[in-house]
Amino acid sequence: MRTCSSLPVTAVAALLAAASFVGCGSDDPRVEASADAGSPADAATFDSGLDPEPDAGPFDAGLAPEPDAGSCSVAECPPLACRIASCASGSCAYAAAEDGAACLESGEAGLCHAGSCRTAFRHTRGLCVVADFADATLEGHTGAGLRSLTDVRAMLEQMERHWWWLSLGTHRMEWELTRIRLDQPLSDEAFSDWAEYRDAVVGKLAETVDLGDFDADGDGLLDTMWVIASTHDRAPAYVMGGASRHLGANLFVDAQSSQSVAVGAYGNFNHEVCHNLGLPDLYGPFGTIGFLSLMHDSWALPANGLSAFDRMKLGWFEPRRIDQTTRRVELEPAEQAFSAVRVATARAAEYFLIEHRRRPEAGYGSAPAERYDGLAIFHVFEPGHQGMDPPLLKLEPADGAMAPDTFPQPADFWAPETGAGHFVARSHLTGGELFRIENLERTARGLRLDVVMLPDASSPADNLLANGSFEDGAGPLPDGWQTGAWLDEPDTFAWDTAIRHEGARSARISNLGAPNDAHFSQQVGGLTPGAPYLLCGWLRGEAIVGYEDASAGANLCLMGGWTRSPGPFGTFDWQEQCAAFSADSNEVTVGCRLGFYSSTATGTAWCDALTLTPLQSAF
Ligand SMILES: [Ca+2]
Ligand SMILES: [Ca+2]
Ligand SMILES: [Ca+2]
Repeated sequence: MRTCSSLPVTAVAALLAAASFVGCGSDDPRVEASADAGSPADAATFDSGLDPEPDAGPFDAGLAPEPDAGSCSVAECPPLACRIASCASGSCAYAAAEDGAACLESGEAGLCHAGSCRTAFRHTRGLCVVADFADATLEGHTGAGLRSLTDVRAMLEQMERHWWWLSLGTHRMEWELTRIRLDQPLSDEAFSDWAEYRDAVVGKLAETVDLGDFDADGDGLLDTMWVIASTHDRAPAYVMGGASRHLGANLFVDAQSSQSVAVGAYGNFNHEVCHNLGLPDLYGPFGTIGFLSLMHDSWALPANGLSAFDRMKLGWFEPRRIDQTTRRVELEPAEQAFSAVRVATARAAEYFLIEHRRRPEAGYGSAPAERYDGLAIFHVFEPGHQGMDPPLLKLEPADGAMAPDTFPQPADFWAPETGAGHFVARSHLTGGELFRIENLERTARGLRLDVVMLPDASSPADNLLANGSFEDGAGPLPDGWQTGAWLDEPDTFAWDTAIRHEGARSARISNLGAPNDAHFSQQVGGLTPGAPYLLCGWLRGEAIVGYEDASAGANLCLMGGWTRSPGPFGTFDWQEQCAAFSADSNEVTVGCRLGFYSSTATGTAWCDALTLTPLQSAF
């Protein structure tokens, strides 16, 4: 162990003032190598996760010392996990070690977070694959971008550190690096399209690597793979970016000289990792989340964080659920703690997530010019997406103004000082008032508020469907519904009296022969073109199995398009599913369906209590 006492006083003071780590006390060569890198972006990331608040911990006291280099030796300071010792005024002082640095706690190996050693965390192994061509290797490239395995490892390390911070030290993403050589020489025509390229990479990789070693969540799919294509300065069409699933692997692809590689936008790569783990994009024509999520703004350096919505969907935490008036709810800044509430509404499809967001002064999340510090109120509409109104996620602005496809402004955060008044939540489904926020005030830990539920006085919107509960009819099948299937098989459709969610009957689809795509459908008129609508219904499933890479089991859909509800497989009890859409014309044909286009399934599905209702604009 080196001591600090030989360092120039000014150097020690500067390092302490930056609350950064000092090389002494760390025997991790990785830490020292990184410290020497010294680019502005690198320096900033080292500060990430370090609590700038004075109440961060007992060891931060006395960190504004007049270092006295001569009177104490760091070697004499008791070693503390994830704390860097230095000498100040003749006694030992400690600063938080770098986030993600290796540590030991009671003999157990861990990683540092916010100055303490974490030994219990989720662990996912990502697989990075350098994909050379028959006649072109990564090292053969001389321009900007990744030109060696050392370059790649450095990028992976940045991604690992960022991920550790994103997860507040609860999820370690550890990247392993391998390489393959494709049979094809490098050319713009080596593969006919991106899918053929990705299939070839995964296929070649599977010859030497057990993809099952990279399935931490046990769903049978490789969790995340980053393919770096050794395309030198070329950008063949088949090496397009973005996340997808091929041959049982979730992956994303970059050319070795792509723009995000060239500028070192590691946030972009972790954005794609988030896709591999199931998160949707939050940018789009109706996006409003901006720098509050890496899923909207992934280019910033240092990289941004994630919203409560993302963190919840990744399974990192479960926000406290509020479904009745609750007072004195305290929220810590989400940059430091998993702290958010989920305010429920009468419908599972619609809820609110409220968190306290405060722009860090340095490091990850500090890139936005806007200094914000207040409540971020996210209006979640599960069937939506950022390309429609109402969107999946909308920031409800404190100043009342938030245009689609814009970033938040400081005045969009709810704070006691802004005098913006009470927040009143309104439903996208009914337009009715749902809850109010009162008595917002600052506390030592963050923000405190009351959530006051309001009686929804609005009446439910009229159901545009006829016989949506499948109760009426005189023949063998319910009135108002047509049936159709990819394969004509006997006994596919039935009107069930034994199993139903509401009333006395439901509609049943049985694909008991060959895998099939079968549906009950109804054509509906009188829609307003361009206006948003919500199709919901209750579905039940028994032994639903998709054929090969089927995308959907039991679902609600618009016939003739790609809009559908999630469409789960397996066996499940009655569950509400919804699909939202903007009407293309004044007519639409909706379906309750087992299977989908290019996606067949076997098993049985029941449909009941279908509704089609207009939605409110979110803006
Ligand atoms: Ca998996
Ligand atoms: Ca605004
Ligand atoms: Ca019914």
